[in-house]
Amino acid sequence: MKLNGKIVLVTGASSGIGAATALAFAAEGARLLLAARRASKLAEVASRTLERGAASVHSIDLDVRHHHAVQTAIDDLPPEWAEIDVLINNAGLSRGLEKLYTGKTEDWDEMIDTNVKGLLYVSRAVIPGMVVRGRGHIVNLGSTAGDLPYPNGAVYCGSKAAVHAINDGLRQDLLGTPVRVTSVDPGTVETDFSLVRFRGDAGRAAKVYQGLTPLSAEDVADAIVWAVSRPDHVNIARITLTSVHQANSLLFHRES
Ligand code: NDP
Ligand code: 8X3
Repeated sequence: MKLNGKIVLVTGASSGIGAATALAFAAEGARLLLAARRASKLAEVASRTLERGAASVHSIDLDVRHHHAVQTAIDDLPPEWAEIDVLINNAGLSRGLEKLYTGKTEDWDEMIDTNVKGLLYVSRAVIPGMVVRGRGHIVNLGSTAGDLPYPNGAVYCGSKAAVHAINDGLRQDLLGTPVRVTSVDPGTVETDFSLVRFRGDAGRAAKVYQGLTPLSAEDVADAIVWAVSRPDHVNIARITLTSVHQANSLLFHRES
């Protein structure tokens, strides 16, 4: 797929991997539909995408957890933005790092509502149009955490295992259409992810990346753009990437 002029919807575009992905597609001359809850952060990313070469940009204030809001936001897009070519289901988060049997049910709800149900709601709103138009590509952000759960992370890891199952099921449901489905599964990436997980505890968040070189958001964006830019008949089912300091979701090499 040539990316110049394609409409790319990125959820969770206000930060981290989503923002880097928007910028990477901008450099290819794509048209960017940016979605997230923090409008001021989205506005910053929007202006950077234009500097980077985006053909145009349109931002949507969107909480993916609300089914009707998601459907309405997609249904109400201006006609010139309605024909989405690429959907990057990136919005997601983790809350807490705690044994399941002492975990907070409100944290579970937030993770499952965002990472699983939010991804489903956006997919349900966008994919029918792709099928009708006979073109499209969905990229879902999974994680190495979805392959191998780590202690105190059962619910987050479970939400990412669900993304893998949904990704593989969706690819089967779309068989016979030209619409492609890819899961991009990074290991540890230095973003606001840990700050959000630990509710703003910067010291605790920094320890996650201490003594190792993590992936950058740009590394992940690069993999996403690569998958989407393969020839139309090639479906990259899944990309797993980690830094050389990580073997899987449990095993890290730290210099100090
Ligand atoms: P960040 O915290 O930097 O970004 C998360 C993004 O998700 C933000 O833009 C946030 O926007 C958005 N978001 C969260 N909740 C909602 C919601 N309810 N509705 C809409 N948008 C929402 O983290 P990352 O960039 O690291 O995370 C992006 C994705 O990558 C997530 O799915 C994460 O699970 C996955 N991932 C991250 C890894 C890592 O180590 N960082 C590794 C593997 C996968 P806003 O708050 O403005 O709504
Ligand atoms: C997010 C990264 O380190 O929690 O999927 O596995 S990690």
